[in-house]
Amino acid sequence: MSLLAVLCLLLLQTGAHGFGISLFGLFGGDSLKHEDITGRAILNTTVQACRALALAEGKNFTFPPQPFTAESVAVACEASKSSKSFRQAIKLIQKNNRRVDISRLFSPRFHFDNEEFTEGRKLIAEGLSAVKASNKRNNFEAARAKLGRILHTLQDFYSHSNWVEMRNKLPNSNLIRSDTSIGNVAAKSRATCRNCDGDDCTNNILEDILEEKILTSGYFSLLPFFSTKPTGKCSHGGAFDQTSKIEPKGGINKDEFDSSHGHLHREAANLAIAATSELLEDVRGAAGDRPFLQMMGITKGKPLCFVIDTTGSMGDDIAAVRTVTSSIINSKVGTEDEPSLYILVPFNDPDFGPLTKTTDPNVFKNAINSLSADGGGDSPEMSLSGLQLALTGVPSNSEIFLFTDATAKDTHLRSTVTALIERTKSVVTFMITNILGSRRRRQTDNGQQQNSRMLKSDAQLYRDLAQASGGQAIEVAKSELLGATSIITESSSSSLVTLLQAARSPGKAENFTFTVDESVKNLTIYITGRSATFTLISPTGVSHSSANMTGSLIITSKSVGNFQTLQLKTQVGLWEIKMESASPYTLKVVGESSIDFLFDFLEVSQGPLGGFDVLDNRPRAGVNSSLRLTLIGGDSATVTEVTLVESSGSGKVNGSVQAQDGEDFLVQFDRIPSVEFVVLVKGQTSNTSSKASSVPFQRQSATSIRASSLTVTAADSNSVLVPGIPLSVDFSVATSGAGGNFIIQATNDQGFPSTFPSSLFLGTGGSANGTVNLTAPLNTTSGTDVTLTIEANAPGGADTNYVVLRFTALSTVTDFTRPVCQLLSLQSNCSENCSLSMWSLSVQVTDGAEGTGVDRISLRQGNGTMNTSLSADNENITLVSYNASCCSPDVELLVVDQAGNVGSCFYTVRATADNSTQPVNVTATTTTSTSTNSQVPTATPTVSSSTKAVQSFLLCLSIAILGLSF
Ligand SMILES: *[C@@H]1O[C@H](CO)[C@@H](O)[C@H](O)[C@H]1NC(C)=O
Ligand SMILES: *[C@@H]1O[C@H](CO)[C@@H](O)[C@H](O)[C@H]1NC(C)=O
Ligand SMILES: *[C@@H]1O[C@H](CO)[C@@H](O)[C@H](O)[C@H]1NC(C)=O
Ligand SMILES: [Ca+2]
Ligand SMILES: [Ca+2]
Ligand SMILES: [Ca+2]
Repeated sequence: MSLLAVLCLLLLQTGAHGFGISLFGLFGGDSLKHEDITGRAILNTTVQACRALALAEGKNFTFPPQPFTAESVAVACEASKSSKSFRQAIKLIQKNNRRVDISRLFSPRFHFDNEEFTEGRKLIAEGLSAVKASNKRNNFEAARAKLGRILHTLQDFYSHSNWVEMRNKLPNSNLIRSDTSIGNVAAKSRATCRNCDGDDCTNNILEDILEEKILTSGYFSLLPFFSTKPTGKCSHGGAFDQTSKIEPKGGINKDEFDSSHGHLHREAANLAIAATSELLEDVRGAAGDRPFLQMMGITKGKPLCFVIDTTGSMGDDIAAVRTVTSSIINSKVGTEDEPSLYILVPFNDPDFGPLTKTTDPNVFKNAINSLSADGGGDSPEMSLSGLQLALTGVPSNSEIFLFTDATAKDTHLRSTVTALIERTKSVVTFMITNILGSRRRRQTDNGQQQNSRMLKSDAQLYRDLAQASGGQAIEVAKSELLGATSIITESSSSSLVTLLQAARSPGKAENFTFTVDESVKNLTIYITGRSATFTLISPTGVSHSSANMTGSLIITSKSVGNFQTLQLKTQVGLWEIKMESASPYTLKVVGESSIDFLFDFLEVSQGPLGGFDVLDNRPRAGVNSSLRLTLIGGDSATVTEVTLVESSGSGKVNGSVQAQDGEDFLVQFDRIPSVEFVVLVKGQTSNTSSKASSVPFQRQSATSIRASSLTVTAADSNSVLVPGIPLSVDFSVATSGAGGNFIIQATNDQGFPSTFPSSLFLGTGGSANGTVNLTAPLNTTSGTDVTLTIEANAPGGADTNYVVLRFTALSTVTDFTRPVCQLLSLQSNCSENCSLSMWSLSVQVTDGAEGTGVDRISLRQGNGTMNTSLSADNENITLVSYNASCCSPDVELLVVDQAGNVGSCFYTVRATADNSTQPVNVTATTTTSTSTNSQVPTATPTVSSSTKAVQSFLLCLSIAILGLSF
């Protein structure tokens, strides 16, 4: 074994740079990982937000049992159907947290190493501003990503500094502020440590440092001879930190139980959880409870997203959209399936957009009502531009409906749109009118009469995109459109799952089977195709032919245009559908169920002992691969079989399934299919109450996946785009196949100016680097989400891969101070029987002369009535009046400015022990007060680290690159 390999093994065993990180790694024992810390704090804060919301609505709130789980919290929040999106949000935050160790391992400030306190705090403050700005514009995905990153740095403070050794029992709240001091940081010249006593490092921090409460953190370096550790400073510690071998020897990190200060690991981790909760509370305060829960994926229903052609011939279609929108809003608002977010993107020619994204059904209705059909010139329209904008604006796993009667003019966006569909796992259904519809003629701009009727073959691009996404291309006459829109209402159930989906082009006779388990309700089959006939056979052997769609199993059967819908009585067991069609068709079987799954392909580290990172683009073709599968809603369920099934053929690859902690499974495949495929999952619910032979369940991913022999990676950026300042994004393209000239395309959904190389030359099996320069115009609104897609196309165009990057445009934040309250008057005449009397107060709230101004005032405590108004003589002053029963003697106002700084003002008229009727305890504070019930689950630690293998490999690689193979 080479010295390098030995070192790498050592790295693997000695642990991480920060609390451990975990993606099915091998080491770490019972130590708490970044994922555990993040997950617990999210569950805790989410429960608090749901409780506050319930109480504000006059409902009771019951805490879920300890330890909290995503599922139990979703249930307590009365949003049990959102456990999938909640879990997905948590995983995204955890992934971004983990990535800081992967991509920023050598930047001390990201880990509070080397006494870089000012720099670390600045990262947190800037990131926090970006999170708040994103939330304000309903850009929750961007907010989650940024949140994960800053939480990593925040959590490392407790492991790497001497905060715990100074016997602090509470987090350092000043780390999430910018207008205060985080404490006295040791001068560079001041010694902070002595040698450890052999392996015993319990007393290596100098007493005067601890007594005087001087902040220090460990120095860290991989390079023995180029150590940056000043004289007398503490080291991080551990076998691969070379500074810990220089006097003063030893270290102070608390990353794991085995670390230099491992005896304080639990205290450090608990403080990191509390600090994470505190930062999340601040985000919650700035956003408000409901938007905060949206960011966490806790919502009632799922998003409703329409992309609508508004050119001249679309009048009838727009009218149909209005009708279906009203009907969904009227029937779903207030129910479990109330849309969580409404998204509208109109497109025309040459214009498209803007994207409307709102949680208010009336704003959405108004936006739809204000659409009118006009313009468009020639027949093709900017449909893919509109779709691109929608795909970057929707949360993952959303369903998008696109209405048009024309072909796409912007077909160059085909691969970008495909990349975004894959990346966001969005389902796109096209509602295409005019194929068999009226031969309506209309004027083009140059006055020529033109037949705008779309040919059948013209719709192929839409059919391909629909199929890749798991949606349908529904082709109907304009007069029939309303009849086809029932699919939109049916799809709006947030517990919709796919049991089976297949497409055949050209059509051929084929027999399909699917299993319906006990949890499935509202079983529905969708078929598109002009001449598809079929026979359906139920588990009990009852058979129905498409020629006669009546009978005991059929609830409704409908056929409009190329689209058939069958709603079936749910019968548990194995169904069969025998399809016959000479022309192309698609078949999709869906139902409602709480059992579903999430999956991500994993990137296998090339390091000595393996390890994974989540892959954000197409998996490698022709090699083995793994995926992480998370089972949703199956408390007592297990996965038995995971198969990659070709979308348009019968080829399949079986994976080997290994259960991991919690609901996660690691699935390994010998190879990835070379054509489009879907993930098919089978499993068993071990429902103890029912018969022993419970029926297995089957679920399938909607979105198709493709492998690629290309990899496209982009350098880590801090994901913030400052308007007016160009951002350089370095990327690299590698191929495991033939070389040649690779076409590069970089597009962003905002149409911001960018430059990039139009092609890169790669040798066979080679790689090349390029740079995209992206500039947000000076007038870009802060919080705008920009999605950049960089694609590489292999010569011949058959193979493509991409990387999708999200940026938040953020104007430089100058307001870091919180609004303040000033009590103007307080009147109370509270008597012994509190229900007979009232109290009231009036307060003025200001944000200072330099501030951005008061944005929002809300009640965090107190169930009285609050009114706010702007002062007549000074619009920078907001007046608050509050009246409450004496039975509700406390009030806490949350006061938030435009930059998202959250202040809190607390007042009380609690009677003293002698039942004085006077207000005896009037206090006002501007600290963020916290709710009382602060339970945190004592979850069992996960099986442990780590993408440490990834880190270690990076470490090894860097050492190798530096030519220092010891
Ligand atoms: C809350 O719970 C209490 C006691 O369990 C019950 O009496 C009351 O009706 C409940 N209130 C609401 C709004 O459900
Ligand atoms: C849980 O959250 C609350 C507020 O949301 C906070 O006060 C409390 O400290 C948290 N508990 C822990 C252990 O972090
Ligand atoms: C489908 O099943 C029937 C028997 O029920 C069989 O005759 C037919 O050949 C099968 N079709 C295909 C394509 O396998
Ligand atoms: Ca048109
Ligand atoms: Ca046109
Ligand atoms: Ca301010």
